[in-house]
Amino acid sequence: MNDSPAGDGTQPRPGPPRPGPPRPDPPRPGPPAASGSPAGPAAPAGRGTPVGRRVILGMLGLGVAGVAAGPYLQRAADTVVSKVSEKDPTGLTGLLPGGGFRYYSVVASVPTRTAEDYTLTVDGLVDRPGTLRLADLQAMPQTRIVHDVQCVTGWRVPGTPFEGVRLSHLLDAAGVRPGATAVRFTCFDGSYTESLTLDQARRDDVLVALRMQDGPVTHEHGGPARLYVAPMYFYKSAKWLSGITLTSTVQPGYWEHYGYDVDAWVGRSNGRDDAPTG
Ligand SMILES: Nc1nc2c(c(=O)[nH]1)N[C@H]1C(S)=C(S)[C@@H](COP(=O)(O)O)O[C@H]1N2
Ligand SMILES: [Mo]
Repeated sequence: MNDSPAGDGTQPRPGPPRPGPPRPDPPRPGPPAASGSPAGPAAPAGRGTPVGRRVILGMLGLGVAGVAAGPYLQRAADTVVSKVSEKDPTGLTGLLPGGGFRYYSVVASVPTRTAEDYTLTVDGLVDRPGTLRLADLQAMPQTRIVHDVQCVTGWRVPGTPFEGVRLSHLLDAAGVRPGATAVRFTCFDGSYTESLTLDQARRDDVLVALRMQDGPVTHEHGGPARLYVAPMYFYKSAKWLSGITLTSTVQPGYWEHYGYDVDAWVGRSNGRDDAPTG
């Protein structure tokens, strides 16, 4: 089956973003990491297409195999699942491991960080640059947000709780200097990046999340700390967050080099018309 990432010999390609193909008009983001390669965005699959029982049962088999083999295979299996679940009229894909989420990473493996060795650096155009440990973040005021998660490839997980420190709190603590207009996020996977304007970053519904689904953020979901940008497509919510840098201009993130919108409001960007999340 030619849409199986496990079957086409393609491996995720670590490294800095490379120039992508000519930007489609309007942008038609494909499944991130679906083939392990950002070079081949595909049009979103049509919704509402019937899926046969045999396909669903086949997917269930894949999902179980993925769990047994660990997160990397899990991601490959989930990629297949995500393509089908967009058009799954049965809702059965919601029963698969992962609770409706697909695990995405642009690199093949990500180091594990614990409370002992996790650090988050805040630097750039700030008066008080510094490095925070997990305990520092846990000691700050925590905010809980329950909101639908929406991936730009079509899947949605309703009513997902996230909890953590408001990004605005960290920005205030560091003292944003005049001249800063944007924030750049880096990750300890070594490759992924994201960005927000300063105004977006100061919103109440943007967190450095330490908890997700009422437990600590798991490694697969980007723990011990990930960004959570509630009103935007989930690609803005950088996993394995390790750096917050105040910058004078917006520096487009990893997927944004391949045509995804920097301003990624759900339903109002990326050529999509998803129902509002809430
Ligand atoms: N570091 C990192 N963060 C990332 C990604 C990634 O590949 N690497 N993928 C993004 C995309 S496209 C989505 S949909 C979500 C997926 O989050 P999940 O793996 O917890 O479901 O993470 C976002 N943040
Ligand atoms: Mo995504």
